[in-house]
Amino acid sequence: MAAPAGRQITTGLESIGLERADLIRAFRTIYTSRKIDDREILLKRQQKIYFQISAAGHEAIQTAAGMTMRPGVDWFYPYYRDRALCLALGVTPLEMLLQAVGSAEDPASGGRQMPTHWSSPQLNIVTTSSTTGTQFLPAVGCAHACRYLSPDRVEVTLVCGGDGHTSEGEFWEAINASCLEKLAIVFLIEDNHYAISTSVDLQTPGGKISKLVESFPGLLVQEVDGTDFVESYRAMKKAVEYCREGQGPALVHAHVIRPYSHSLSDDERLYKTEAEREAERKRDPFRRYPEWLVEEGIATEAELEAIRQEVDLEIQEATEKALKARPPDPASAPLYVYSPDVDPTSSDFQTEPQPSGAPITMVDAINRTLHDEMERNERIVVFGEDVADCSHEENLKEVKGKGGVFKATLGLQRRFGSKRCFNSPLAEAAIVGRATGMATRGMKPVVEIQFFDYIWPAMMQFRDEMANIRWRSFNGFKCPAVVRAAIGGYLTGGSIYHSQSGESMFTHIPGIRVVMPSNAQDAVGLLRTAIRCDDPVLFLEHKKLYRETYNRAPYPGPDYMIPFGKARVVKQGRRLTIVTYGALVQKSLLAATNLEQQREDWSVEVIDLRSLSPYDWETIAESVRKTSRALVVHEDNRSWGYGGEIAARIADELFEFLDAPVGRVGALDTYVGYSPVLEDAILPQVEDVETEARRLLLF
Ligand SMILES: Cc1ncc(C[n+]2csc(CCOP(=O)(O)OP(=O)(O)O)c2C)c(N)n1
Ligand SMILES: [Mg+2]
Repeated sequence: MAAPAGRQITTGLESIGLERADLIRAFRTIYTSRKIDDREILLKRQQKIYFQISAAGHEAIQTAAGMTMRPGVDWFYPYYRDRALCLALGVTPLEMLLQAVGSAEDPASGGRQMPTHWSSPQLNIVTTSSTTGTQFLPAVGCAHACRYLSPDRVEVTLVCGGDGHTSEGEFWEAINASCLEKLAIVFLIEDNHYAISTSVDLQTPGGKISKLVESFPGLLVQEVDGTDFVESYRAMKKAVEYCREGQGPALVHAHVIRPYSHSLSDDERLYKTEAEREAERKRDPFRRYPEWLVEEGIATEAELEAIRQEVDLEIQEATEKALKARPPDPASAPLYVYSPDVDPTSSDFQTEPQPSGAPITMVDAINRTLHDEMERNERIVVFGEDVADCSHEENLKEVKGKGGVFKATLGLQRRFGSKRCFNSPLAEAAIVGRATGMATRGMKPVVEIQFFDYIWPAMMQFRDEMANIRWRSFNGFKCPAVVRAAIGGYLTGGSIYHSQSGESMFTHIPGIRVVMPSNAQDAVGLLRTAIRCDDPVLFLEHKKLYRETYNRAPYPGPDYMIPFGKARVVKQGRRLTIVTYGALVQKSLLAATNLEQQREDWSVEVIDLRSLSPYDWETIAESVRKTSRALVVHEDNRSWGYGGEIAARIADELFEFLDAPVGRVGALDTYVGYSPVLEDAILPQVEDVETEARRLLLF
């Protein structure tokens, strides 16, 4: 006989706040989750959907996690297996099936993402990528943002991942940063003992992630049977309370099973023994949990059956609706690569300079702009390696302060405090990933990558998170962070790891704006636009140009902006157009002057692009129509580079105006050498520009 409603349930459950209704609700979620998986598997076999990956075996811990947190208040970074979690938070079966069929009505992505790639701005479920592990660092940024945005109320962030995810460096960077900052974040590791076919003992030394992380200061670590709902609830509740009390981060290591193989494209019988599979089946929460409810007298079999029928009907109706739902309009594909609301190429970002004071260097101009913008917008936070004046603020009474290896951030901590300008651990993925999470929450992080040469650990965050969060969530989320990076060579001795370029790797990524000023005034205008616009921006600062004398300018005022995608014609000319940017602007100017001295009829126009993505095609086209000759000049390697794209477009769209081939000058396809002899030979020099320009002029 089942206990009537209101009867005392198993001892101990009240102490963790579980009532009968909660236990029944958990059953409904677990059952619904599995049945949606089953329905999707059927639909996939009927070729009505295109991919399936299930939550089977993970439902108990996920349901517990969802029930211990507050949708719309707390924040969630789930992974692709978290169906039961998302159901518990309020995502509906219909919404899930709309994504499975790839409909335009899929509220998570408008038909852009695979099924189970969650996103719900209303519920604070942040858009999910397919990349294992990239969710950890943005989640840390999100947890950190709570400190600024809601200091009086603790919002807990939950981030989930599988056992395989914990092998990635970003997981460790995330745990490290969370412990350093004592953030209110729960890491839920759903350990089904397999990452596709690789077992956890080959993934994690000793096979237990909870054992490995035990020594992180302040991290509450619990290991739990994630197939047992009550035990899972107890552990999750403790973790969430620990975070909410401000004690620090928590990690829950939940042992689960994966009875449906990795995905429908995998067959686990190829690598799991029958004994192993049988042992897993015995622990399946889909069967065990309702059995326990009946055994404990919490529900009758008939009550559970009534719920099953209700859920089956709901899924049936949702399936019918989803199958009739509208497919995406092919013309919608480019929507939301960038902000639909704020256009940084528009005249809103065009202001007149109001110069005052003596000319200042480009690095001082950047520093001053950061000061002014931080004064204006209290949501700006600056972090990165060595950007603060001093690790311990109290020592600033005695010391002058560092403010970055190039001093671009000097004085920001002294003026705005350590909360708004601080040194991060030496971890580039963490710098960009945390900035991404903060920006998603409405902060304006302006972070620094100390040397472009070391940006590569952050590439996955750029490419798989920052750049496409808006597109993949159909404008549900965005991350308008600014990443400043010191780039470029001509340093004499900078060598292979302090002199590289590589901007075309980023201009190739849809969703990121890339700009590169060549002088102090442009640096101010472009940095301000970068900060005030609503897209992620990579702001490239040429190290050699930081302290040149020729590119100084008086500070153009606290509101000076330059729209993106607007080039500057540095020098007018009639016979050849040089399209360039960065350190090659000055070298091209010198080459142009030399050439004009050689022949009276030679007249060279030089265009500084300033903004690399978007770029100013109109100015290039207008100039080439006039001169009939074009040369693209950049510091980066010549092959597969930025110049290739511009040259191809000129050849394609302006062919009938051309009197000569389109030329390109770039670095040799090697690395920058340490010896000045090598550096000179590898990087493009004035003579190289001159030689190629002469070839085109004589053609
Ligand atoms: C960075 C990255 N590498 C590889 C993959 C392909 N892949 C998808 S899931 C997966 C295994 C993940 O295993 P685990 O972390 O244990 O999570 P589970 O799927 O078992 O829940 C792999 C290798 C990926 N999506 N991302
Ligand atoms: Mg796994």
